Amino acid sequence: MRITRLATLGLAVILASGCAAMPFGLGDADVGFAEWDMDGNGLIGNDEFRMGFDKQDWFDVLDKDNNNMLSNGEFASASAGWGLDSNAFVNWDANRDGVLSDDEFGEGAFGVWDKNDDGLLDDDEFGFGVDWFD
Ligand SMILES: [Ca+2]
Ligand SMILES: [Ca+2]
Ligand SMILES: [Ca+2]
Ligand SMILES: [Ca+2]
Repeated sequence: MRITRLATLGLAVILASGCAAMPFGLGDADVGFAEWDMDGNGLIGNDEFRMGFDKQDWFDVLDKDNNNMLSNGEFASASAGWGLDSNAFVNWDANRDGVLSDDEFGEGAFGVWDKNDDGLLDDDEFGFGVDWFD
Protein backbone atom coordinates (compact mmCIF):
# COMPACT_ATOMS: atom_id res chain seq x y z
CA MET A 1 0.00 0.00 0.00
CA ARG A 2 2.76 2.36 0.96
CA ILE A 3 4.53 1.87 -2.37
CA THR A 4 1.30 2.33 -4.28
CA ARG A 5 0.60 5.56 -2.45
CA LEU A 6 4.08 6.89 -3.12
CA ALA A 7 3.82 5.93 -6.76
CA THR A 8 0.51 7.70 -7.05
CA LEU A 9 1.94 10.75 -5.36
CA GLY A 10 4.94 10.70 -7.68
CA LEU A 11 2.74 10.51 -10.73
CA ALA A 12 0.67 13.40 -9.45
CA VAL A 13 3.83 15.48 -8.99
CA ILE A 14 5.00 14.66 -12.50
CA LEU A 15 1.62 15.52 -13.99
CA ALA A 16 1.43 18.72 -12.00
CA SER A 17 4.91 19.89 -12.92
CA GLY A 18 4.79 18.91 -16.58
CA CYS A 19 7.61 18.15 -18.97
CA ALA A 20 9.19 21.57 -18.58
CA ALA A 21 10.27 20.67 -15.07
CA MET A 22 12.06 17.46 -15.99
CA PRO A 23 15.50 17.42 -14.42
CA PHE A 24 18.60 17.87 -16.51
CA GLY A 25 21.22 15.18 -16.70
CA LEU A 26 23.33 13.01 -18.90
CA GLY A 27 21.23 10.24 -20.37
CA ASP A 28 18.06 12.21 -19.93
CA ALA A 29 16.36 12.09 -23.30
CA ASP A 30 13.87 14.71 -22.20
CA VAL A 31 16.24 17.65 -22.01
CA GLY A 32 13.78 20.35 -22.87
CA PHE A 33 14.03 22.72 -25.77
CA ALA A 34 11.58 25.01 -24.02
CA GLU A 35 13.81 25.29 -20.96
CA TRP A 36 16.76 26.37 -23.03
CA ASP A 37 14.67 28.77 -25.11
CA MET A 38 14.30 31.27 -22.30
CA ASP A 39 12.65 34.04 -24.29
CA GLY A 40 10.27 31.54 -25.86
CA ASN A 41 10.85 32.64 -29.46
CA GLY A 42 11.24 29.06 -30.68
CA LEU A 43 14.98 29.38 -31.29
CA ILE A 44 18.01 28.99 -29.07
CA GLY A 45 20.60 31.71 -29.48
CA ASN A 46 24.22 31.38 -28.43
CA ASP A 47 23.59 33.00 -25.04
CA GLU A 48 20.62 30.76 -24.33
CA PHE A 49 22.68 27.79 -25.43
CA ARG A 50 25.49 28.65 -23.04
CA MET A 51 23.16 29.08 -20.09
CA GLY A 52 21.43 25.78 -20.85
CA PHE A 53 24.71 24.06 -21.48
CA ASP A 54 26.16 25.24 -18.18
CA LYS A 55 23.25 23.69 -16.30
CA GLN A 56 24.08 20.26 -17.69
CA ASP A 57 26.76 18.07 -16.22
CA TRP A 58 27.80 16.95 -19.69
CA PHE A 59 31.22 18.54 -19.60
CA ASP A 60 31.93 17.22 -16.11
CA VAL A 61 31.01 13.69 -17.11
CA LEU A 62 33.31 13.83 -20.14
CA ASP A 63 36.11 15.30 -18.02
CA LYS A 64 37.19 11.98 -16.56
CA ASP A 65 40.14 13.29 -14.53
CA ASN A 66 38.19 16.31 -13.26
CA ASN A 67 40.76 18.91 -14.22
CA ASN A 68 38.08 21.09 -15.86
CA MET A 69 39.66 20.54 -19.25
CA LEU A 70 39.04 17.96 -21.94
CA SER A 71 42.19 16.31 -23.18
CA ASN A 72 42.36 14.97 -26.70
CA GLY A 73 41.82 11.48 -25.29
CA GLU A 74 38.81 12.47 -23.22
CA PHE A 75 37.31 14.23 -26.20
CA ALA A 76 38.06 11.39 -28.59
CA SER A 77 36.40 8.76 -26.43
CA ALA A 78 33.35 10.95 -25.85
CA SER A 79 32.89 12.09 -29.41
CA ALA A 80 33.44 8.79 -31.21
CA GLY A 81 29.80 8.52 -32.27
CA TRP A 82 29.19 12.18 -33.02
CA GLY A 83 30.22 12.20 -36.66
CA LEU A 84 32.70 15.04 -36.21
CA ASP A 85 35.51 15.54 -38.66
CA SER A 86 38.95 14.59 -37.44
CA ASN A 87 40.00 18.21 -36.98
CA ALA A 88 37.24 19.02 -34.51
CA PHE A 89 39.43 18.96 -31.42
CA VAL A 90 42.05 21.24 -32.96
CA ASN A 91 39.43 23.57 -34.42
CA TRP A 92 37.55 23.88 -31.15
CA ASP A 93 40.74 24.57 -29.15
CA ALA A 94 40.54 28.32 -29.68
CA ASN A 95 43.53 29.25 -27.54
CA ARG A 96 45.65 26.38 -28.88
CA ASP A 97 46.71 25.10 -25.49
CA GLY A 98 46.00 21.49 -26.42
CA VAL A 99 42.94 21.05 -24.17
CA LEU A 100 39.31 22.15 -24.39
CA SER A 101 37.78 24.36 -21.70
CA ASP A 102 34.04 24.18 -21.16
CA ASP A 103 33.73 27.44 -23.11
CA GLU A 104 35.63 26.03 -26.06
CA PHE A 105 33.63 22.83 -25.92
CA GLY A 106 30.35 24.75 -25.78
CA GLU A 107 31.32 27.00 -28.68
CA GLY A 108 32.41 24.04 -30.72
CA ALA A 109 29.28 22.07 -30.01
CA PHE A 110 27.06 25.03 -30.85
CA GLY A 111 28.81 25.44 -34.17
CA VAL A 112 28.22 21.82 -35.09
CA TRP A 113 24.63 21.71 -33.84
CA ASP A 114 23.81 24.87 -35.83
CA LYS A 115 23.72 23.02 -39.12
CA ASN A 116 22.50 25.93 -41.23
CA ASP A 117 24.96 28.39 -39.65
CA ASP A 118 22.37 31.01 -38.83
CA GLY A 119 23.61 31.40 -35.26
CA LEU A 120 20.44 29.90 -33.82
CA LEU A 121 19.29 26.42 -32.93
CA ASP A 122 15.83 25.39 -34.01
CA ASP A 123 14.03 22.37 -32.56
CA ASP A 124 15.55 19.94 -35.06
CA GLU A 125 19.10 21.20 -34.61
CA PHE A 126 18.74 21.08 -30.85
CA GLY A 127 17.34 17.55 -30.98
CA PHE A 128 20.25 16.44 -33.12
CA GLY A 129 22.73 17.86 -30.65
CA VAL A 130 21.13 16.56 -27.51
CA ASP A 131 21.29 13.07 -28.99
CA TRP A 132 25.04 13.21 -28.40
CA PHE A 133 24.38 12.90 -24.71
CA ASP A 134 21.58 10.35 -24.66
CA1 LIG B 1 15.19 32.04 -27.77
CA1 LIG C 1 40.24 16.34 -18.13
CA1 LIG D 1 42.01 25.38 -25.20
CA1 LIG E 1 20.42 27.07 -37.09
